[in-house]
Amino acid sequence: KNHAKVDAKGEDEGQIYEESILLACRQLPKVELHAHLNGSVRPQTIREILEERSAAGEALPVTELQLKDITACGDRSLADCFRLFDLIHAITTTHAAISRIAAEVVRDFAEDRVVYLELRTTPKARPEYGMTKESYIEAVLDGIGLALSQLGQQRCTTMSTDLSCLSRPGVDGGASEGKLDVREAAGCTPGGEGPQMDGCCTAAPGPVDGPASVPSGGSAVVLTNDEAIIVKLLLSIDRREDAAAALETVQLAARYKCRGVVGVDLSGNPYVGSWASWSGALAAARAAGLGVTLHAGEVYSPAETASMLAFRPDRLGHCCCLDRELAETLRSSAIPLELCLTSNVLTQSVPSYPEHHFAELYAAGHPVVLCTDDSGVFGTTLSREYAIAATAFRLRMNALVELGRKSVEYTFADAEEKRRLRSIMDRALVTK
Ligand code: 6MZ
Repeated sequence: KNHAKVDAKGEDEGQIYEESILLACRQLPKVELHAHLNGSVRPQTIREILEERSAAGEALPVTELQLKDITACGDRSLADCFRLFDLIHAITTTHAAISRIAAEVVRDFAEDRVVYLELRTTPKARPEYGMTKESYIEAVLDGIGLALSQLGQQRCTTMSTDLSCLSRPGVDGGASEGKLDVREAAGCTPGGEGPQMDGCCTAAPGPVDGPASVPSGGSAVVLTNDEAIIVKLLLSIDRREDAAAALETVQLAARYKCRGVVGVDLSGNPYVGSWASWSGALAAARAAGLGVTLHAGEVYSPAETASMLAFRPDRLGHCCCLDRELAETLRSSAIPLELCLTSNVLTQSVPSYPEHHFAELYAAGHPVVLCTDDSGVFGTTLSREYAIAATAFRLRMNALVELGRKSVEYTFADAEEKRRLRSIMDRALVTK
């Protein structure tokens, strides 16, 4: 039974939402805070990359059947999802592929009237393709920059050719103390003099209390048009990684703050790894002024979820499988939650749309943000997620605009960017 299908009565049969609702949702300015790069790849791009590799005489890393599976966009268990990501990773191996995917993902979100996008990805080293974690990040940033220039929106200050802030030594040590000096990581002099790039040295080091006080460290672009998309990058720690690899990701995030990296995410197969491996690195990220968001409770894992809640990250993703006590702790924490309806229903983390915990949390006034998770793998868009929410939870258009407006407060954007985003949302509220 395909639980993804829900009609206006909240039943599992028939159309998910009316076309007119989807069209209205496409008109709304929206904020996307939970989108994995390689999960957002267009199925057609996967096919084209494989065709190019085949034309170049390479042996293909996937069979026809596996390709069909990747590009099918249907129900799949979480375990199947992670097998699928491994296949996608085996296909998207080159800098060119990564840049292309990043550019397409930005264009797709912009076309869906997303005005603020936080994209996330795990930096990957692939020596056989001459790829380091740094060059992987550069490829992602190149793709973002390309998309923004293609969208005719780019007046870039921070993606200048002066990369001197990245050429200084990175952060060393600090893992055990959970400390990391972001000024040094950004290549700034100990006295704080002479920022090499706009935004590089403006971030004050030290712990942060919540999203509102997270310094941006510079954005990827300065926009000429009020409605232009703002794109930021989060670096993900994959749960397969050990403490050293997790710390390396945090160090990279700190180094790349000057180019629009605003935070760190913990994601990956929830059946793998243990919290103790990453908590030190995540504390270092917080101390470096990076935003921290964690995938929590995607499967029932009460001890781990309790530790994650006790850590008090800036945001949490999913939180589908909580017992009563954890749900109560989450509520009283008021930690903003990134909720991905289609992803959770298709992977069977929740049984159906009407039963999704969005309904209860929204009704209780808990801060929630609608997100796509993996728009390519699950065949969705943010507008579609809004349309599903409108249908399953009977939300009116102004409630959806309000949802987007509140989402602005949970971003890792800087104060000026938030102000600009609020004014976009306010205009939508008046006119819809
Ligand atoms: C947990 C997920 C995920 O990083 O290669 N990822 N982690 N739960 C999910 N729910 C379905 N969806 C995606 O993008 C793909 C990676 O994102 C994480 C996984 O680690 C996956 O390998 P990047 O760009």
